[in-house]
Amino acid sequence: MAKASSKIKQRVEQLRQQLQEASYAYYVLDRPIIEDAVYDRLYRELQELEDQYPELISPDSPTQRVGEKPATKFQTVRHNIPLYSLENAFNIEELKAWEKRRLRGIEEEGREEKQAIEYVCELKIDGSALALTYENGILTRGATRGDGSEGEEITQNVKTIRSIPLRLKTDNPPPILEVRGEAFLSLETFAELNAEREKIGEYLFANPRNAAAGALRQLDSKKVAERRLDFFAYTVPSGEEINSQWECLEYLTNLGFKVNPNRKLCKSLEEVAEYYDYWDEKRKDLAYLTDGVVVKINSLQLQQQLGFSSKYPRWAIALKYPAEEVPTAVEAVTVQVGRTGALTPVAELKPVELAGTIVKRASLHNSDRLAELDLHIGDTAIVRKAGEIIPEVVRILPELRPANARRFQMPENCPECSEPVVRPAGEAAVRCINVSCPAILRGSLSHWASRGALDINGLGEKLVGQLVDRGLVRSLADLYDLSVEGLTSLERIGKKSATKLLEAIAESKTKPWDRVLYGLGIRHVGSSNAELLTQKFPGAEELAAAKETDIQGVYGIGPEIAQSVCQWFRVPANQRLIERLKAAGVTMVAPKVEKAESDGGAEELPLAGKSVVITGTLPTMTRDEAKKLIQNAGGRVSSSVSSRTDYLLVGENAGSKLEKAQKLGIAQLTEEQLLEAIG
Ligand code: 0OX
Repeated sequence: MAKASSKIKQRVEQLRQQLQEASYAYYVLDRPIIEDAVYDRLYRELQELEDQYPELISPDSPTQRVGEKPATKFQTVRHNIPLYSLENAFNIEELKAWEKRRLRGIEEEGREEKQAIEYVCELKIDGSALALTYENGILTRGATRGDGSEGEEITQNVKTIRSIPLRLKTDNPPPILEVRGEAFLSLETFAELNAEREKIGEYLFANPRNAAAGALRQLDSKKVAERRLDFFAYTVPSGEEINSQWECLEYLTNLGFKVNPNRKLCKSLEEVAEYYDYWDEKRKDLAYLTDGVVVKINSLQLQQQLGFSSKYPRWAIALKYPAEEVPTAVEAVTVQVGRTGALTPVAELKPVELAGTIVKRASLHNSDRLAELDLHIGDTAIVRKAGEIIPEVVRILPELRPANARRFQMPENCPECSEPVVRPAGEAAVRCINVSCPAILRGSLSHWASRGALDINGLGEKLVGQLVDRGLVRSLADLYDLSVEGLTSLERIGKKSATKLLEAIAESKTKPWDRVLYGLGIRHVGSSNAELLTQKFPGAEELAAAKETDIQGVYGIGPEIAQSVCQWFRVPANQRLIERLKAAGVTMVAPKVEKAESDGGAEELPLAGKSVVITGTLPTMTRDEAKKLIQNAGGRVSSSVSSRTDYLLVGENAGSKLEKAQKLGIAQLTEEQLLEAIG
């Protein structure tokens, strides 16, 4: 095959440039500069040249937006900086309360000069978050948000999104840049997509968000391209010389990204409220769905100071629009039994579209609420959906009640195990208290196996159901006695998947004590509380022996939680469960538990009483791993640098925290030095 002459190389480069500019004008600026036919001609010419000279193909060529072959599976990727979700506020009062908390946070950090705080308002796009990596200006990786810490690598699919540049519009790109934003489907594309699907007898997508998320996880990028996804960029999580969110949006615009133009820099919460009210009306004219406003503190320095809570950035909040309400018929009422034994009545509805989704069921919460609603089967109910929250019945319309409507009564026996139910004093919930109730067991097993707990891959709801129904598992501890023979006796489980599942169950024994505690499903002990409790009580024995007052002494743990933990450990069946889990080898102690013998407690640990702030990307550890190490060594990890910080643990691409620490003369540690210091 002939080698490409420099003239051909030049032509190829020129074609790419022209096509890229045309694409940018069409998909990002929405201002076409050439006819479709001209675009097609230039594209074909480039394609022919690349066919003839394959060595000229480059990953950022416009011909590379759709992959040749479908992928067989997606790789899991770790996000160096997690993709946090947003705290919600549902009205201006809640926004003001959030601001108050934030200001307090800033003042505690010793902010001297009290200048007005600026906020950036962005429309909240109801799509799917993506993290894009550019190396030397070329798109090299696209990943889904996943659980925030780990997502899926979907680079080839991301490349099909025309408004995402394959090459940044700059002559001087940074060596590495991560860009985050929201992939979404316009309402028009969504309607067209569903119309096409209806024609070919495919099931319809309930809303644009589901259609977008589903598209991104298709293995065949040709099919993804057909979904015509779009993308708004909204942040660069680290490493750039940017001082504010407003500048960040400008920066992204200059790099060739589509950035939502309906943004506003506000100097007060009053201005934020004006923006919110304005778009509540105007959003009905937009080409895409938006369910609220994202309010972000503009200054990146303030953002760094505020840092993150375990779930959310403290410097941003989603101010949601009020939930839409629609009427629909209640066709039946069913009762679900949760893992705590609580019976929840659920209205089975005539399907209805609500806030962009099809709603078929709505929670009726508990028997008190049911009585308050005076709900009859056959009634017309007003149903509401707020954001991600499960739809609920707001009220019923008695004037529309048909003559044959029947009042629904909560059952006196558990619908799962037929044992009588009880209603504990002072509680609205009716509960099944049969420890062997299959519904409670199923719920407990699913919780035990869930990601945040013991993370047992392959132990999904279906399998849990089979294990319980067939009597193979009667307690969490029975999981650790399962055998290949037992598992293969179940429907649709082969030897290979049985072995894999047993491996995953064995692996779960190594999960740390705080996740085990969370996995036990004690009421009020979520993952954050479990972490707090295990820091103070580094083993199941200590926690089981602790008095309510000791537990309440843990910072962040209130009386209700303390009581619930104590009660749980007092139940003989639970004590037996702990013994059996321990005997099976499940981790019931924190790694540094031996320290108790030295009797000095935290004082003798290498970082006892020290406050450490982590910045940048560490060479081998994730931030969570570093945090655990520091805590095990007696230290505290804070999110922002202040005069009270003892050490700054510095990784690559450290930003303004490093600058601040230098100004304050705070000692710096590398990961290696940290490991050395804590032995
Ligand atoms: C959106 C949207 C989502 C970055 C830091 C906190 C959340 N759906 O439109 N997230 C963010 O910001 C992230 N901004 C948005 N505009």
